[in-house]
Amino acid sequence: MTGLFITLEGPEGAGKSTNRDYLAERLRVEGIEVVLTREPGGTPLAERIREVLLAPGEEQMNPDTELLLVFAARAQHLAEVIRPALARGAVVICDRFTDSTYAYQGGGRGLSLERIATLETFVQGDLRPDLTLVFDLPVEVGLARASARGRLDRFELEGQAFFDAVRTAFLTRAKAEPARYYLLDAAQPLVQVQQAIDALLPQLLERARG
Ligand code: Z5A
Repeated sequence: MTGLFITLEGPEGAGKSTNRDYLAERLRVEGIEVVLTREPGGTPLAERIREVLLAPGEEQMNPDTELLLVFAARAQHLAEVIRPALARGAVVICDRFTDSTYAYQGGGRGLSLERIATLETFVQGDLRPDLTLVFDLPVEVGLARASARGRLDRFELEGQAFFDAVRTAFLTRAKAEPARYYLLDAAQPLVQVQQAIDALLPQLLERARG
């Protein structure tokens, strides 16, 4: 039995965590087993790598180091959480996955997309999300929401050009593969974003029940 792998993507403050919980609850009330997780992180070891990735430090992190850490955390997460859950038929909802690597390390840092694709295949084999919700919103709206929470992490300290490139990368990927991506206007009031998610539920339930 194979489960369903759903990822939530988009810039900071787009509402991924809020809507991840919402979607999980909508599926659980229908009796579906849902595993909620996030990247970077999702296991104790991967969460330690997350801390290294997010903490601003006195030493500037080399972009290749950043890329390898992201995939190191992902390898652990896949082995310990994602693959076992999918193997028993669960729905896995993951807050960020490899589309974030293409957007942040590819778009934002300017690393080669071919190199990212090579690591993607090395770490994931042929595993790709079945569905990716992309929460899109203007950079300044997302940053205002993120800053309202207080202290900024190492990525949130980047400038406008970095976040513009991140947003463009998400949109480019969503347009290139419309069958896998579902684009949401995350600048709308939350209730409208959740109505758009509700519209997906019948097909999700059908796919989750196999
Ligand atoms: N990263 C990477 O570089 N490469 C990779 O491969 C991966 C990740 C996987 C951590 O991610 C960092 O890791 C990330 C990229 C990098 N960069 N940063 N920063 P994260 O997911 O932990 O960080 P985040 O994107 O900044 O999370 P976030 O700010 O919590 O955003 P969110 O989950 O999308 O939003 P939220 O927490 O649900 O909502 C934020 C606030 O807005 C909150 O107060 C909500 O109540 C509010 N909100 C949500 N929706 C709405 C609407 N529709 N209207 C009004 N207010 C709303």
